[in-house]
Amino acid sequence: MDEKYIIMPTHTPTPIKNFAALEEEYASYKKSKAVIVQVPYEKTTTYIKGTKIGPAAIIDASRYMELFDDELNQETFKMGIHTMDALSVDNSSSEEMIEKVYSVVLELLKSNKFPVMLGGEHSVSIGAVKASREVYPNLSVLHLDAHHDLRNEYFGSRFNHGCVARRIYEMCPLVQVGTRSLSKEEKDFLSTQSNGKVKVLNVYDILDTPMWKDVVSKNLMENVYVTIDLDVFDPSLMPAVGTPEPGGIGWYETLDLLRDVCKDKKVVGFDVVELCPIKGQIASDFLAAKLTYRILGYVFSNKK
Ligand SMILES: [Mn+2]
Repeated sequence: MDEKYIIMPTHTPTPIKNFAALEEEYASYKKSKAVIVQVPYEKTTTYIKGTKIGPAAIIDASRYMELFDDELNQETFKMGIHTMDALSVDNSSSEEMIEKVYSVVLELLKSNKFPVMLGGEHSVSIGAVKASREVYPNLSVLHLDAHHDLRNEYFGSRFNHGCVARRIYEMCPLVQVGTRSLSKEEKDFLSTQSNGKVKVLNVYDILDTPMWKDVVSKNLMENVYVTIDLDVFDPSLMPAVGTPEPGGIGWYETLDLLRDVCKDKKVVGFDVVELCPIKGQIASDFLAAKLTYRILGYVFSNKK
């Protein structure tokens, strides 16, 4: 074959299997400020299956990212990013998995490490919020999602991925951004029972409110845990999710929001969940990896 048709990766191919393919100097637990926690859990997905391999696909894509961040003008990885072995949750019930995530994240927070969780289905976030709430009592959650996830119970479980925000609501206030799909039960809950603890900026609010990012900030407390269901993005950008909804938000407006929140608040941890990789379509995996790296950049560029 003519050589010019052979596409070479920009990165030197590397056998290193951790996030961003970092050498030991920047990836050892001891020296790292951030720790990647992979939770390949999938028990309650409703439509397309495959989010179980989401964390591995994000790690894989991250090995080919440029590690110089051209927006932040910095080499974020030098803060140290350790990748833990994936949690073994295959045979766990939802409750057991949540408890496992809770104890791992609690341990990290107490050791002054910044937790970054990769899912897996969205129910993985419940344990991480529980741990964050324990260490940072003045906590609120920023929840980016196409769906409200406010059902009290779904398919017989209170820990279904469709109930995540309802369980979070029981622990602390939350702000939902980018939502565009809602059941009647969730609508009724928001109008009558949520006691002002759930602030919603759905896609229509975003379109109608030029200062929507300020509204988000105003409704968050001092400490913030961020949970990102990748289906918040428009499916044209992020088709690799189990339940894609048309009309999602874009890459730059998402980054604008996250940049502001990381500047105005103390972000104590975050997760990126529900990647459901499509074979041969790597753009979604790459988006998830780059998003993870960029948020780490936002958090730690303010904490030199
Ligand atoms: Mn969702």
